[in-house]
Amino acid sequence: MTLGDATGELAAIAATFELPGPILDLEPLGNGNVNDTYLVVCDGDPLQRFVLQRLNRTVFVQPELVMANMVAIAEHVEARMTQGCALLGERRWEHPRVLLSRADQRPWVERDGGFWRLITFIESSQSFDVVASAEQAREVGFGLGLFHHLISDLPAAGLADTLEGFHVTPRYLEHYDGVLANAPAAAGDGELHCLAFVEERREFASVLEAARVSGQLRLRPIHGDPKVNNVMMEACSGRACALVDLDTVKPGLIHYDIGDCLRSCCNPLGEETADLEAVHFDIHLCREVLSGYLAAASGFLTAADYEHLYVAIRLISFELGLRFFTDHLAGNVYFKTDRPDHNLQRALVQFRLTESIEAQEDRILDLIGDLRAGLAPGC
Ligand code: GN1
Ligand code: MG
Repeated sequence: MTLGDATGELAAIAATFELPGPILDLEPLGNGNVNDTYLVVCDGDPLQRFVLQRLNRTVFVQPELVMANMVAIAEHVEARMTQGCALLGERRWEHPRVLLSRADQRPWVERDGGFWRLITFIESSQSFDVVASAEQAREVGFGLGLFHHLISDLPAAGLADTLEGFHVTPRYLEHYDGVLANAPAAAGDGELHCLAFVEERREFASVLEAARVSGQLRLRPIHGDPKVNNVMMEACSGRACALVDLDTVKPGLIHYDIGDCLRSCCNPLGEETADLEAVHFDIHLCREVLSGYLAAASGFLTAADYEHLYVAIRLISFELGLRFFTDHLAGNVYFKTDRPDHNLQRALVQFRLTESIEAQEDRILDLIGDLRAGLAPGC
Protein backbone atom coordinates (compact mmCIF):
# COMPACT_ATOMS: atom_id res chain seq x y z
CA MET A 1 0.00 0.00 0.00
CA THR A 2 1.47 3.42 -0.93
CA LEU A 3 1.19 6.36 1.43
CA GLY A 4 -1.42 7.84 -0.92
CA ASP A 5 -3.72 4.88 -0.32
CA ALA A 6 -2.92 4.78 3.34
CA THR A 7 -3.19 8.46 4.23
CA GLY A 8 -6.89 8.26 5.06
CA GLU A 9 -6.33 5.33 7.40
CA LEU A 10 -3.31 7.03 9.01
CA ALA A 11 -5.27 10.25 9.49
CA ALA A 12 -8.11 8.25 11.08
CA ILE A 13 -5.64 6.73 13.53
CA ALA A 14 -4.11 10.15 14.32
CA ALA A 15 -7.61 11.54 14.90
CA THR A 16 -8.23 9.03 17.68
CA PHE A 17 -5.76 11.04 19.78
CA GLU A 18 -6.57 14.33 21.51
CA LEU A 19 -5.45 16.57 18.65
CA PRO A 20 -6.21 20.30 18.92
CA GLY A 21 -7.82 20.59 15.47
CA PRO A 22 -8.58 18.88 12.15
CA ILE A 23 -5.72 17.21 10.27
CA LEU A 24 -4.47 19.20 7.25
CA ASP A 25 -1.61 17.03 6.11
CA LEU A 26 0.22 13.80 6.86
CA GLU A 27 3.53 12.62 5.39
CA PRO A 28 6.39 10.19 6.15
CA LEU A 29 9.03 11.59 8.49
CA GLY A 30 12.72 10.77 8.93
CA ASN A 31 14.60 7.61 8.09
CA GLY A 32 14.24 5.37 11.16
CA ASN A 33 15.43 1.79 10.81
CA VAL A 34 12.79 0.22 13.07
CA ASN A 35 9.45 2.06 13.49
CA ASP A 36 7.15 3.75 10.92
CA THR A 37 7.02 7.51 11.46
CA TYR A 38 4.76 10.24 10.05
CA LEU A 39 4.39 13.98 10.50
CA VAL A 40 0.82 15.13 11.18
CA VAL A 41 -0.09 18.78 10.56
CA CYS A 42 -3.11 20.10 12.44
CA ASP A 43 -5.17 23.17 11.62
CA GLY A 44 -5.08 26.07 14.08
CA ASP A 45 -3.33 29.37 14.58
CA PRO A 46 -0.48 28.63 14.54
CA LEU A 47 -0.53 25.27 12.75
CA GLN A 48 0.62 22.51 15.10
CA ARG A 49 2.60 19.46 14.14
CA PHE A 50 2.77 16.03 15.74
CA VAL A 51 4.69 12.80 15.20
CA LEU A 52 2.62 9.67 14.63
CA GLN A 53 4.48 6.39 15.02
CA ARG A 54 3.69 2.72 14.65
CA LEU A 55 5.97 0.84 16.99
CA ASN A 56 7.66 -2.23 15.59
CA ARG A 57 6.10 -5.01 17.68
CA THR A 58 8.75 -7.53 16.71
CA VAL A 59 11.37 -5.29 18.30
CA PHE A 60 9.26 -3.85 21.14
CA VAL A 61 7.37 -6.88 22.41
CA GLN A 62 5.74 -4.95 25.28
CA PRO A 63 5.08 -1.55 23.68
CA GLU A 64 2.89 -0.43 26.59
CA LEU A 65 6.04 -0.50 28.76
CA VAL A 66 7.82 1.69 26.21
CA MET A 67 5.02 4.20 26.69
CA ALA A 68 5.18 3.89 30.50
CA ASN A 69 8.90 4.74 30.32
CA MET A 70 8.23 7.68 28.02
CA VAL A 71 5.57 9.07 30.35
CA ALA A 72 7.75 8.53 33.46
CA ILE A 73 10.69 10.32 31.94
CA ALA A 74 8.58 13.19 30.57
CA GLU A 75 7.03 13.78 34.00
CA HIS A 76 10.44 13.71 35.65
CA VAL A 77 12.04 16.12 33.18
CA GLU A 78 9.08 18.51 33.38
CA ALA A 79 9.29 18.55 37.18
CA ARG A 80 13.05 19.17 37.11
CA MET A 81 12.67 22.00 34.64
CA THR A 82 9.90 23.57 36.71
CA GLN A 83 12.21 23.56 39.73
CA GLY A 84 14.82 25.33 37.59
CA CYS A 85 18.05 24.01 36.10
CA ALA A 86 21.17 26.19 36.18
CA LEU A 87 22.58 24.48 33.10
CA LEU A 88 19.71 25.73 30.98
CA GLY A 89 20.32 29.47 31.29
CA GLU A 90 18.50 31.12 28.39
CA ARG A 91 18.51 27.92 26.36
CA ARG A 92 15.21 26.67 24.97
CA TRP A 93 14.84 23.02 25.99
CA GLU A 94 11.81 20.88 25.27
CA HIS A 95 10.82 17.35 26.00
CA PRO A 96 8.39 15.61 23.58
CA ARG A 97 4.90 15.38 25.10
CA VAL A 98 2.79 12.26 24.70
CA LEU A 99 -0.85 12.73 23.60
CA LEU A 100 -3.63 10.58 25.04
CA SER A 101 -6.24 8.60 23.17
CA ARG A 102 -9.72 10.19 23.22
CA ALA A 103 -11.38 6.84 23.89
CA ASP A 104 -9.56 5.67 27.00
CA GLN A 105 -6.98 8.34 27.90
CA ARG A 106 -4.13 5.90 27.33
CA PRO A 107 -0.98 7.16 25.60
CA TRP A 108 -1.42 4.77 22.69
CA VAL A 109 -4.00 3.32 20.33
CA GLU A 110 -4.14 -0.24 18.99
CA ARG A 111 -5.63 -0.81 15.57
CA ASP A 112 -5.55 -3.94 13.37
CA GLY A 113 -2.59 -5.30 15.31
CA GLY A 114 -0.68 -2.01 15.06
CA PHE A 115 0.46 -0.11 18.17
CA TRP A 116 0.35 3.65 17.57
CA ARG A 117 1.38 6.69 19.56
CA LEU A 118 1.34 10.41 18.93
CA ILE A 119 3.81 12.90 20.35
CA THR A 120 4.47 16.61 19.96
CA PHE A 121 6.84 17.76 17.22
CA ILE A 122 9.64 20.06 18.35
CA GLU A 123 8.73 23.19 16.39
CA SER A 124 11.26 25.57 14.79
CA SER A 125 13.98 22.97 14.97
CA GLN A 126 15.79 20.62 12.63
CA SER A 127 18.02 17.57 12.83
CA PHE A 128 20.97 16.45 10.72
CA ASP A 129 22.17 13.01 9.61
CA VAL A 130 25.79 14.11 9.80
CA VAL A 131 27.41 16.83 11.88
CA ALA A 132 27.89 20.01 9.86
CA SER A 133 30.35 21.96 12.05
CA ALA A 134 32.42 21.94 15.23
CA GLU A 135 29.80 24.13 16.96
CA GLN A 136 27.09 21.67 16.05
CA ALA A 137 29.16 18.77 17.39
CA ARG A 138 29.56 20.59 20.69
CA GLU A 139 25.85 21.31 20.84
CA VAL A 140 24.94 17.66 20.20
CA GLY A 141 27.26 16.66 23.04
CA PHE A 142 25.80 19.30 25.33
CA GLY A 143 22.27 18.15 24.45
CA LEU A 144 23.06 14.58 25.47
CA GLY A 145 24.77 15.79 28.66
CA LEU A 146 21.78 17.95 29.54
CA PHE A 147 19.38 15.08 28.89
CA HIS A 148 21.47 12.81 31.15
CA HIS A 149 21.67 15.55 33.76
CA LEU A 150 17.89 16.02 33.84
CA ILE A 151 17.31 12.29 34.41
CA SER A 152 20.38 11.61 36.56
CA ASP A 153 18.25 11.59 39.74
CA LEU A 154 15.55 9.30 38.30
CA PRO A 155 16.08 5.81 39.76
CA ALA A 156 16.82 3.36 36.94
CA ALA A 157 14.80 0.70 38.76
CA GLY A 158 11.66 2.79 38.16
CA LEU A 159 11.94 2.21 34.40
CA ALA A 160 11.01 -1.01 32.64
CA ASP A 161 13.59 -2.97 30.66
CA THR A 162 11.73 -2.76 27.36
CA LEU A 163 14.47 -4.24 25.19
CA GLU A 164 16.23 -6.96 27.10
CA GLY A 165 19.85 -7.22 26.01
CA PHE A 166 19.85 -3.87 24.16
CA HIS A 167 23.50 -2.74 23.96
CA VAL A 168 24.65 -5.76 25.97
CA THR A 169 27.34 -6.67 23.45
CA PRO A 170 28.01 -10.25 24.62
CA ARG A 171 24.31 -10.98 24.03
CA TYR A 172 24.62 -9.75 20.45
CA LEU A 173 27.63 -12.01 20.06
CA GLU A 174 25.63 -15.00 21.32
CA HIS A 175 22.85 -14.18 18.88
CA TYR A 176 25.42 -13.79 16.08
CA ASP A 177 26.84 -17.24 16.85
CA GLY A 178 23.37 -18.78 16.65
CA VAL A 179 22.61 -17.05 13.33
CA LEU A 180 26.02 -17.93 11.92
CA ALA A 181 25.55 -21.60 12.74
CA ASN A 182 22.50 -21.66 10.45
CA ALA A 183 23.68 -19.26 7.75
CA PRO A 184 25.03 -20.34 4.34
CA ALA A 185 28.83 -20.30 4.03
CA ALA A 186 30.27 -16.80 3.66
CA ALA A 187 30.39 -15.56 0.10
CA GLY A 188 32.42 -12.60 -1.05
CA ASP A 189 35.11 -10.38 0.43
CA GLY A 190 32.70 -8.28 2.48
CA GLU A 191 31.30 -11.21 4.46
CA LEU A 192 34.74 -12.79 4.91
CA HIS A 193 36.12 -9.49 6.20
CA CYS A 194 33.24 -9.14 8.69
CA LEU A 195 33.67 -12.70 9.97
CA ALA A 196 37.37 -12.15 10.65
CA PHE A 197 36.72 -8.71 12.16
CA VAL A 198 34.29 -10.12 14.72
CA GLU A 199 36.57 -13.06 15.59
CA GLU A 200 39.45 -10.71 16.41
CA ARG A 201 37.30 -8.76 18.89
CA ARG A 202 35.42 -11.51 20.75
CA GLU A 203 37.06 -10.91 24.11
CA PHE A 204 36.71 -7.16 23.86
CA ALA A 205 32.94 -7.50 23.45
CA SER A 206 32.36 -7.93 27.20
CA VAL A 207 34.34 -4.89 28.36
CA LEU A 208 31.37 -2.76 29.49
CA GLU A 209 29.32 -5.69 30.77
CA ALA A 210 32.26 -6.84 32.88
CA ALA A 211 32.55 -3.33 34.35
CA ARG A 212 28.84 -3.37 35.18
CA VAL A 213 28.97 -6.83 36.77
CA SER A 214 31.99 -5.88 38.89
CA GLY A 215 30.18 -2.76 40.11
CA GLN A 216 32.54 -0.25 38.44
CA LEU A 217 29.70 1.03 36.28
CA ARG A 218 26.08 1.16 37.36
CA LEU A 219 22.76 1.15 35.60
CA ARG A 220 21.17 4.56 35.07
CA PRO A 221 18.30 5.78 32.92
CA ILE A 222 19.56 6.15 29.34
CA HIS A 223 18.24 7.41 26.01
CA GLY A 224 19.46 4.33 24.14
CA ASP A 225 19.72 5.88 20.66
CA PRO A 226 21.26 9.38 20.87
CA LYS A 227 22.62 9.46 17.34
CA VAL A 228 23.12 12.85 15.76
CA ASN A 229 19.72 13.03 14.04
CA ASN A 230 17.90 12.40 17.31
CA VAL A 231 19.19 15.69 18.73
CA MET A 232 16.98 18.57 17.58
CA MET A 233 18.71 21.88 16.94
CA GLU A 234 16.84 25.16 17.31
CA ALA A 235 16.56 26.61 13.79
CA CYS A 236 17.30 30.23 14.72
CA SER A 237 20.23 29.65 17.08
CA GLY A 238 21.61 26.25 16.04
CA ARG A 239 21.59 25.21 19.70
CA ALA A 240 20.44 21.78 20.85
CA CYS A 241 16.86 22.08 22.10
CA ALA A 242 15.55 18.51 22.54
CA LEU A 243 16.33 14.82 22.32
CA VAL A 244 13.71 12.84 20.42
CA ASP A 245 13.09 9.16 19.61
CA LEU A 246 12.55 8.07 23.19
CA ASP A 247 11.52 4.44 22.50
CA THR A 248 14.76 3.10 23.83
CA VAL A 249 14.70 4.98 27.15
CA LYS A 250 15.38 2.30 29.75
CA PRO A 251 17.92 1.32 32.41
CA GLY A 252 21.41 0.94 30.92
CA LEU A 253 24.95 2.28 31.03
CA ILE A 254 25.38 5.94 30.04
CA HIS A 255 28.42 4.67 28.14
CA TYR A 256 26.08 3.14 25.57
CA ASP A 257 24.70 6.63 24.94
CA ILE A 258 28.09 8.36 24.89
CA GLY A 259 29.52 5.71 22.55
CA ASP A 260 26.48 5.85 20.29
CA CYS A 261 26.53 9.64 20.09
CA LEU A 262 30.24 9.69 19.26
CA ARG A 263 30.17 6.87 16.71
CA SER A 264 27.43 8.78 14.94
CA CYS A 265 28.74 12.37 15.25
CA CYS A 266 32.37 11.60 14.44
CA ASN A 267 31.63 9.66 11.24
CA PRO A 268 31.44 12.59 8.78
CA LEU A 269 30.27 10.39 5.90
CA GLY A 270 27.32 8.99 7.86
CA GLU A 271 26.04 5.45 8.44
CA GLU A 272 24.80 4.94 4.91
CA THR A 273 27.87 5.90 2.91
CA ALA A 274 29.10 3.64 0.09
CA ASP A 275 32.60 5.16 0.20
CA LEU A 276 34.16 2.65 2.61
CA GLU A 277 37.74 3.70 2.04
CA ALA A 278 36.97 7.23 3.18
CA VAL A 279 35.17 6.27 6.42
CA HIS A 280 37.04 7.60 9.45
CA PHE A 281 36.54 8.71 13.03
CA ASP A 282 37.08 12.48 13.22
CA ILE A 283 38.95 13.21 16.43
CA HIS A 284 38.35 16.97 16.16
CA LEU A 285 34.62 16.40 16.19
CA CYS A 286 35.14 13.95 19.08
CA ARG A 287 36.80 16.73 21.11
CA GLU A 288 33.83 19.02 20.46
CA VAL A 289 31.16 16.44 21.29
CA LEU A 290 32.91 15.34 24.46
CA SER A 291 33.63 18.84 25.69
CA GLY A 292 29.98 19.76 25.10
CA TYR A 293 28.89 16.61 26.91
CA LEU A 294 31.19 17.18 29.88
CA ALA A 295 30.09 20.81 30.21
CA ALA A 296 26.68 19.44 31.17
CA ALA A 297 27.52 16.04 32.64
CA SER A 298 30.72 16.35 34.65
CA GLY A 299 28.74 16.76 37.87
CA PHE A 300 27.54 13.15 37.93
CA LEU A 301 30.45 11.29 36.30
CA THR A 302 32.68 9.06 38.43
CA ALA A 303 36.36 8.22 37.88
CA ALA A 304 35.31 4.81 36.53
CA ASP A 305 32.95 6.55 34.10
CA TYR A 306 35.86 8.52 32.62
CA GLU A 307 38.05 5.43 32.51
CA HIS A 308 35.53 3.61 30.33
CA LEU A 309 34.89 6.38 27.81
CA TYR A 310 37.39 5.20 25.19
CA VAL A 311 36.25 1.57 25.27
CA ALA A 312 32.64 2.74 25.00
CA ILE A 313 33.40 4.65 21.79
CA ARG A 314 35.15 1.62 20.32
CA LEU A 315 32.59 -0.89 21.56
CA ILE A 316 29.38 0.75 20.38
CA SER A 317 30.74 1.19 16.82
CA PHE A 318 31.79 -2.46 16.82
CA GLU A 319 28.46 -3.52 18.33
CA LEU A 320 26.39 -1.70 15.69
CA GLY A 321 28.51 -3.31 12.97
CA LEU A 322 27.93 -6.70 14.60
CA ARG A 323 24.17 -6.04 14.78
CA PHE A 324 24.03 -5.05 11.09
CA PHE A 325 26.16 -8.03 10.03
CA THR A 326 24.07 -10.45 12.09
CA ASP A 327 20.90 -9.09 10.50
CA HIS A 328 22.47 -9.48 7.06
CA LEU A 329 23.23 -13.14 7.84
CA ALA A 330 19.73 -13.64 9.25
CA GLY A 331 18.09 -12.35 6.05
CA ASN A 332 17.41 -8.70 7.07
CA VAL A 333 14.73 -9.34 9.66
CA TYR A 334 15.38 -6.48 12.13
CA PHE A 335 16.60 -3.30 10.40
CA LYS A 336 14.67 -1.92 7.43
CA THR A 337 16.63 -2.36 4.19
CA ASP A 338 16.42 -1.07 0.61
CA ARG A 339 18.48 -3.84 -1.02
CA PRO A 340 19.83 -7.31 -0.15
CA ASP A 341 23.35 -6.19 0.82
CA HIS A 342 22.24 -3.03 2.66
CA ASN A 343 22.99 -4.36 6.15
CA LEU A 344 26.32 -5.81 4.99
CA GLN A 345 27.34 -2.40 3.68
CA ARG A 346 26.25 -0.75 6.94
CA ALA A 347 28.27 -3.31 8.90
CA LEU A 348 31.37 -2.63 6.82
CA VAL A 349 30.99 1.11 7.52
CA GLN A 350 30.80 0.54 11.29
CA PHE A 351 33.75 -1.87 11.25
CA ARG A 352 35.82 0.62 9.24
CA LEU A 353 34.90 3.27 11.82
CA THR A 354 35.92 0.91 14.64
CA GLU A 355 39.31 0.38 12.98
CA SER A 356 39.79 4.13 12.71
CA ILE A 357 38.94 4.49 16.43
CA GLU A 358 41.40 1.73 17.31
CA ALA A 359 44.15 3.38 15.23
CA GLN A 360 43.62 6.61 17.21
CA GLU A 361 43.39 5.04 20.67
CA ASP A 362 46.29 7.03 22.18
CA ARG A 363 45.03 10.32 20.80
CA ILE A 364 41.49 9.67 22.06
CA LEU A 365 42.80 8.70 25.50
CA ASP A 366 44.93 11.87 25.63
CA LEU A 367 41.94 13.93 24.58
CA ILE A 368 39.78 12.44 27.35
CA GLY A 369 42.60 13.06 29.86
CA ASP A 370 42.97 16.70 28.74
CA LEU A 371 39.26 17.39 28.93
CA ARG A 372 39.00 15.77 32.34
CA ALA A 373 41.97 17.74 33.67
CA GLY A 374 40.41 20.98 32.46
CA LEU A 375 37.24 20.53 34.50
CA ALA A 376 36.70 22.35 37.76
CA PRO A 377 37.97 20.53 40.90
CA GLY A 378 35.43 18.15 42.33
CA CYS A 379 33.90 17.42 38.92
C1 GN1 B 1 17.86 1.83 15.01
O1 GN1 B 1 15.23 3.04 14.06
P1 GN1 B 1 16.31 3.95 14.48
O2 GN1 B 1 17.07 4.46 13.29
O3 GN1 B 1 15.83 5.05 15.42
C2 GN1 B 1 18.26 1.07 16.27
C3 GN1 B 1 19.47 1.74 16.93
C4 GN1 B 1 20.62 1.85 15.94
C5 GN1 B 1 20.13 2.63 14.72
C6 GN1 B 1 21.21 2.72 13.66
C7 GN1 B 1 15.55 -0.06 18.64
O4 GN1 B 1 17.37 3.09 15.38
O5 GN1 B 1 19.90 0.95 18.04
O6 GN1 B 1 21.73 2.52 16.51
O7 GN1 B 1 18.97 1.97 14.13
N1 GN1 B 1 17.13 1.02 17.20
C8 GN1 B 1 16.72 -0.13 17.75
O8 GN1 B 1 20.84 3.66 12.72
O9 GN1 B 1 17.28 -1.20 17.53
MG1 MG C 1 15.64 4.97 17.50
